[in-house]
Formats: sequence, structure tokens, C-alpha cells
Amino acid sequence: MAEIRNDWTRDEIAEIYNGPIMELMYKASVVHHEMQATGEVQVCTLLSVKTGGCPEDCAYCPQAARYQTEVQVHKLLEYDEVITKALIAKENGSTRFCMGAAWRNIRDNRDFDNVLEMVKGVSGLGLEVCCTLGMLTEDQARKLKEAGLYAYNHNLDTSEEHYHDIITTREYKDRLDTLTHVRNAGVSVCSGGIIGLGESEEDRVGLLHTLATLPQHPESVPVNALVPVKGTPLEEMKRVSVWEMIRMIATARIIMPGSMIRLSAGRDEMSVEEQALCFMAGANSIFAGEKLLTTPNPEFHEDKAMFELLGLTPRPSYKQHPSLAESN
Ligand code: SAM
Ligand code: DTB
Ligand code: SF4
Repeated sequence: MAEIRNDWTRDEIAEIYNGPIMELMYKASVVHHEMQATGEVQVCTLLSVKTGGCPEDCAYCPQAARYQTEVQVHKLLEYDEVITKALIAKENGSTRFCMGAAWRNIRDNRDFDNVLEMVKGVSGLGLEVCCTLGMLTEDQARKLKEAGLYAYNHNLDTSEEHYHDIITTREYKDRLDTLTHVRNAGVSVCSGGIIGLGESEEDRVGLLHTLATLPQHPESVPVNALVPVKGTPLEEMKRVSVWEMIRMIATARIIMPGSMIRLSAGRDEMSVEEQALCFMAGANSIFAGEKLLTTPNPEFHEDKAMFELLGLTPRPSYKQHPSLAESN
């Protein structure tokens, strides 16, 4: 049985990451089979509850106020609209619902109170509720937890060394501090990154190393491929190849065997065959629905057809692998 380790060295991870691709996929597949239900893929839905106008300068992000993009800016959605969207997501087979806001950090104001109500409402539908609202304090994380929040998403995005080429308005340490606040409040941690930002292979290994050597692995690790958006500084970046996604996913699966590895942004450009390789390599979750937060994603019916073709079943909510119930 694969072991959960938090003492991985960078060299060990680099060796796994750089191994021959077939061997890497095989090893990841074995770990996946031991530690996860391989035929199951969790279907999650994203909803941008507050879009655009963000003061941060993340070079990839269409929601940063300083870039001229075509994003439709809107203030916080109404409660009823959010609940309606969550119900539709549930009817379409999603078991996790993630609400995103283009905030630098949470502030203790009316908007936050309204988000707490939304969390309560969505959790009442039996969905795993996740939020991604920027930086937060431990007290704010506790309030979210009390409202019924299951998980909080806060990506490290890239390695510490590459961070300032992508974001200058906050520090890597700010991100790590938020993850500590989330963890201390007893909320499940969702943290991963993006590839295709112009980072080196060492940066990818560095990101994976930081995640895998946190005191406890994030329960959920999204692997995003950059979706280059017109108007952002990274609009001209070349899309990453599926082999790079596979290397990231497989390495993440091997070094964080108990975590959900989420094939996140970038699926819209991937064939079913390419996605199947990502599932073989250990990915066990997707975001469904025609939009991620602001960019296109495959439609429900396309994913339904893919699940049928590949013999995959949607993973139920709140499921933890028995082998992990004690240890993580
Ligand atoms: N503002 C909050 C924050 O940054 O934590 C929450 C929302 S933010 C849009 C959530 C995540 O979406 C980012 O951390 C980043 O990893 C991902 N993301 C944003 N734009 C992306 C893009 N163009 N391609 C791929 N991933 C992207
Ligand atoms: C994550 O890692 N990927 C999702 C979710 N967490 C919040 C967001 C992807 C956003 C892609 C760009 C967009 O649609 O705006
Ligand atoms: Fe703002 Fe989040 Fe986009 Fe960065 S990724 S600009 S913090 S919405």
C-alpha cells in the first residue's frame, strides 16, 4: 500500500516527474488503484459569485481589474440565484459546489455575511461546499466552517521561485498562511497550481514539493492548464501539451496518494482520449458545466458521454477512502 509521506525531497520528486512517461503513468496508476476507487470521478461545479474588478495582478487572470478583458463584471450574486444554480448542478450529477469571488481577501462586511448564508444554503442541499474567496484569517475560516463549509480552495499556483514573475501584489507566504488558517479551522484544504505560465520543470517540481511537504497534504489538489485569456499578460502563451498535464497529475498522485487530484482548467481543449490518460494517471475529479469561473468548459452532455464511454461513475459526496480514514 502506498505510504502517506510529508518528507519528500525535491530530488525524489524530480526523479519521479522526469521518469519515462509510460513508467510514470504505470506507477501512478498502481498507486491510484491501491488508494482510490479508480472507476470513480467526482463531478464538481464552479460558480463565480462575484466576478472581475479584483485589485490583484495575477498575470493569468481575466478578473484582475487592471487588465482589459471581456469578462462581465458583476457584484455579489443574490442568494436565490446561487441556490438555483447549486440545485441545477446537483441535478446534473455534481456532488461538490465551489463558489469563487474575485477578492484579494475576505473582509468582515455584508458581502461576507451573505456568502455565509450561501454556504449554509448550499450545504443544506447535501453538496460538499467549497469556496475560493482569496486570503482569509483563522476567524473567518471558522465562521465559514460554522456555516457548513467543507473545503476552501486557495492555490499556490506555481513555485516560490517563479511566484513574483506571475503575481507581485502578495507574497507566497501570504498564500501559505491562508492555508494554515484553513487547516486550523478544521476545513478541508484544496490547493494546487497552474502549468503553462512560462515556468520551468524545476518550478513544477518545486510547486509539488511545497504541497507534498505541508504538515498535512491538501485533501484536494487541482491541476490547471493555463487558459490564455485575451487582455491578460499571458494571452500569447502556448497551451501546454497533454504529456505535461500527465506528468503533473501522475507525480501528484504518487506523492499525495490519498488526495483528490482534480483535472481542472484546460479540459475544453482536450480530447476524450487525452482526458482518459489523465484519469489513468490518477486524476479523479473534473469541473463540469459549460463555464469554469469565466472561461469555457465542456458541456454536461459531453462529459456524460465521456463517462459512459470510459465506464466511469460519478463519485458520491463526502467520501473518503477507507485506507485514509485514520491517517489523514
Ligand atoms: N481570488 C481568489 C484567489 O485568487 O484565490 C479566488 C478566485 S481565483 C480566479 C481561483 C484560481 O483560479 C486561481 O488561483 C488560479 O489558480 C485559477 N485561474 C485563474 N485564472 C486562470 C486561467 N486563466 N487559467 C487557469 N487557471 C486560472
Ligand atoms: C482551480 O484550481 N481551478 C478552478 C477552481 N480552482 C476555482 C478555477 C479555474 C478558473 C479558470 C479560469 C476562469 O474560468 O476564469
Ligand atoms: Fe484576483 Fe484571484 Fe484573479 Fe488573482 S486569481 S486576480 S486574486 S481573482
